[in-house]
Formats: sequence, structure tokens, C-alpha cells
Amino acid sequence: MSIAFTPWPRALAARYRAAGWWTDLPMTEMLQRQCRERPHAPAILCGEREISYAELDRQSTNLAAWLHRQGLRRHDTALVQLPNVAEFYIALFALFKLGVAPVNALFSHQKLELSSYAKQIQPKLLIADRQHQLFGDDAMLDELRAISPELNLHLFAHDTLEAALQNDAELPAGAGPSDAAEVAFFQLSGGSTGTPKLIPRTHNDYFYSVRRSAEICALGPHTRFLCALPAPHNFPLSSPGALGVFHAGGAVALAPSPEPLACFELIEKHQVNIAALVPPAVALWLQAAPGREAQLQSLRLLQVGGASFAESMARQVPAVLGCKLQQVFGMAEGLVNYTRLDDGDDIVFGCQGRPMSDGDEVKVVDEAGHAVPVGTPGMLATRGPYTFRGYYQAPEHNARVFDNEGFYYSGDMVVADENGYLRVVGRVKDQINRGGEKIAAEEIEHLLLQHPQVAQAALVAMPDSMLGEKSCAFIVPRGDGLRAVALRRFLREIGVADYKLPDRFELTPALPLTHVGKIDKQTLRAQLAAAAGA
Ligand code: OOB
Repeated sequence: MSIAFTPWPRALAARYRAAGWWTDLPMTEMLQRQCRERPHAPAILCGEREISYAELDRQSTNLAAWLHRQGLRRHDTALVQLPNVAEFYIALFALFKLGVAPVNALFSHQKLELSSYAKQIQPKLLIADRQHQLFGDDAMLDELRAISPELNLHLFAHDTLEAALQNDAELPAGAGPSDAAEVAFFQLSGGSTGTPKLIPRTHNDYFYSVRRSAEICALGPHTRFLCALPAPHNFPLSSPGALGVFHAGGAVALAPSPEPLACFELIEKHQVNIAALVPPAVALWLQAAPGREAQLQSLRLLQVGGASFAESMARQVPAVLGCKLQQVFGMAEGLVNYTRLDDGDDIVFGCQGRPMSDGDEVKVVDEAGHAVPVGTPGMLATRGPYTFRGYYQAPEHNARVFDNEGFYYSGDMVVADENGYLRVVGRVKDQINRGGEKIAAEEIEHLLLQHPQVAQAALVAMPDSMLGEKSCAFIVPRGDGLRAVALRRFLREIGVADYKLPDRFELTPALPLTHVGKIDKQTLRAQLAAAAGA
């Protein structure tokens, strides 16, 4: 059975096809095309390895054939957790070739996140890394098997994965990608709810966003892209990201992290001309660049997105890093906005771009759902040829974040200008954006409330000069003697990713309430801002 997802209405789907946005081709097409046109050109630069398109194709076919022999079939699902290594893309194409839809967890994810994803998709396959702290032994594997009884296949990097890549084999007739209108994989939502939500992305919608992004960013065979953000994230994967580069026939150089000195070396070594970063990483690059300009000579374009980027810092990019800036405001759910390569300085430095596609429909609305005038802040709502129509198996949440026309409310407050350029000015969703890493307040509050000595918990953002925002947990304790260290240890033991651990705990006898009796987070944020200013 194919994987369930909320489809686009027929009339819109017909329009997306007629416009040429949906081509009914699976994403494996990009790899086949490059194998014909430039088989020996480098696709991936990883450590000392240079992997050509032909090699990417060969190894991904080998892996797909191996998985098929083990019984994996079209419409099965997989849980994948790999760091920034070539195997991430090889596995992704292998799964596309088989029609198996993966959730690609971030390497920073821990037991809680992986368990939640496994619960939702019931994977038959796990691909993970023995060097990840969770997979040093088989305890986590056993735990995942208990969650997903059909999980009877696993491959570990630095172990069994490499062997499966190297044994030459062919895919049997009948095996092949899922239909382009079906789910290709699941993207991860930044989230604002108790459990991390999954976003089904089809070949048709995702491939279109990749092609259009590559066009806007003028990618081609000359492109050398530095992937220094976590490879599965929507930004470095598709905006235009690694898939945009493969579509265009360029090469992706992998960095383990955005740490500037290592990245500068890679830029020089591989003559990188485009890189994508979140704002805190840009701050580090700006600090490290003076005196190292020679290493950065090849860099033409720096894309910045994922969190709000101060105009004062944006203005430093060309002068200090010697390249053009592009602002990117996107979301794993779909809509991606770009400043264009030929936009003037005021646009590039002063806003977060405009939608990439003529098919993107954007509304900026007030609380009542009425459109606000140009220049006025409002909530962003959108639908289009690559914006999803529903989270996976989450009807109640979907009813809250979509209106009856199928517009998705991203939870961002934006101001649009007369040309459709957007400025992100705030957020209505209950989320903390910690330098691009998203934390759903409710998820952490629910975990804290499991502690016997926590009576009430509220997680709010506090301003931070480096990350933009950090998280502060206000706790009303039950009884005496509760300490922040105990709460932090408690969360660690549950197995929540480190970036979600509150940066600060404030124990307080009571929380302020709104007139309807909800916790008044605005007052809590104001308290933190006042304390920071004092
Ligand atoms: C990207 O995707 P997600 O899913 O991790 O996060 C989406 C949210 C947006 O709704 C917005 O709240 C925030 O991240 N955001 C920005 C921003 N870009 C994203 N806030 C202010 N300024 C920006 N430039 O973060 C993402 C996906 C594709 C491309 C780029 C970023």
C-alpha cells in the first residue's frame, strides 16, 4: 500500500502539471541524467574521497539491490541517521531507487526523537552510525525494534553499510522508485507541539522546489557547494542545497560543521563558490575571516537563512567575506523565499526575499483571517506546488494550521511590500528558534511535567547576542529542594537532543496568567528582556 498523505485537490494538481511545475518524474531522474551527461564529474567531495556521478549511481544501486534482496519493497519506510558524509546522499538515492521513504533524522537527535519518528512511520530499515553515542551498542536498536516490530533490517556506517555499497549488483525488474505523485520521504518539522511532526514530501513537489531553487541561484556544472549545516535539513538539502547541485551537475563538498577555520580550508581546497549558513555561523565566519581572505577567493554567494538575520550583520557579508549575500526564508513544510541575485542592496540586506514560484500563493492576515494592507504585520499563510497539505497522521493539528482553502499557517509574523518581498518580524507559534535549531515549547514542557517535583513549566525564548534566542524554562516546583541540575539530568536521561535542553531554569512560586487563565508567556519574555537589559 502506498504511504498515506494529504493530497492536493485535483484542480490544483492539474494546474501544477499544466504549468510544468510537476513533471511526474521521480528524483532519481537527476542522477540518471548526470550519469549520461557527465559520469566522471565529481558529485560529492567528502574528506579525501571524490565521488563521481557514475560512482554515486553505482553505489546507490548496489545498496538498493542489497536492500531489495533483504526484502525491502516500494512503499516501505526507513529511519536514517547519518552525519555529513557521502553515505547520506548515497543512501538517499538508494532509497529513492527502491521507492522506500526515509525519515532523515538529524545527527543531533537522540533517543526521544528517533523513538518518536519510529513510532510514527514504523520503519522496516534503520541506517545509523556506530560512532553516534546512541549506537555504540545494540540497546537503541532493540528499543527501536520494540517500537517497530517490522524493523528487521539495519545497516551501520563504519561497519555493514560500506560493504553493501561495494558489492556490484543490479536491481531486479519490477523494483523502482515510487510514483512521482507519491511520498518520496519525510521532512522534519521544527514543531510547536508535544510530538515532533513529520512532513510527507512527494517527488513532484520536492523535485520542483529543487529545480526552481537551482534556477534562482544560477547553479550549473561549475557549482561547488559547501554543505556545512546538517545535511538532512531542508535548507542545505533543497534550497537549492545538495539536491539542487546534483540536479545542476555540480559538486557538493561536505563539512562536519560550520566551524569557520575548517570550512575556510575546504573552500580553498575545493574552490567552493556557494555556501549556506544560519546567522550564528555567519557571525563566526565574519570574526574569523579578516586575514584569511585568500582562502575565500572562490566564494561567490553566501546564503543565509533559518533564523532572523540582523541587517547590520547582513551588510558586513560582502565587505568581509568578499561574496554576494542571499537571504533565504524557508520551511520544511514547503514555501521558500529568496532574495534574487540581481536585487539591490536595500532588498538583499533588508528583507528575507520573495516566494520562489509564481505558483506560491501567500496571504498575510490578521487574527480574524482578513488580509492586512501591504506594509502591515500579519500572519503568513501559504499554499502552492511544493507546500504540503498536511502533517503525517496528525488530523487534529492539521485542522489548526490549515484553513478551509488549504493555506498553511506557518506561525510567522511577516510584513510584505508591494512586490511581495517579505520581512519576518515575529512569531505566533510557540517555538524557540535557537540559531536556526527549532524547539517546540510544548514538547519540553510536557517532558518537564513528568518530573515528580515540577508542578508547572513554561518554556520561553530569551534574547541571546550569539544565537538570537536561547531557551528559559520557568518552573513552579512542588515541595522544596528542586535544582536546575536535577532537571537538566532528568531531560538528558529521557534522551532529548542537547539543543532542546533549556539554557536556563528559573524557579518561581507562581506563573503569570492571562485573563483566560493560560500561562502568560508574553509577560515571562518581557521579564527576561528586562532582566537582560538591566
Ligand atoms: C528552515 O526550515 P525549518 O523548517 O527548520 O524552519 C522554518 C521556520 C520558519 O517558519 C521561520 O520561523 C524560521 O524557521 N525561519 C526564518 C528564516 N528562515 C526560516 N526566520 C527568519 N528569517 C529567516 N530567513 O529554517 C529553512 C528551510 C529552507 C530554507 C531555509 C530555511
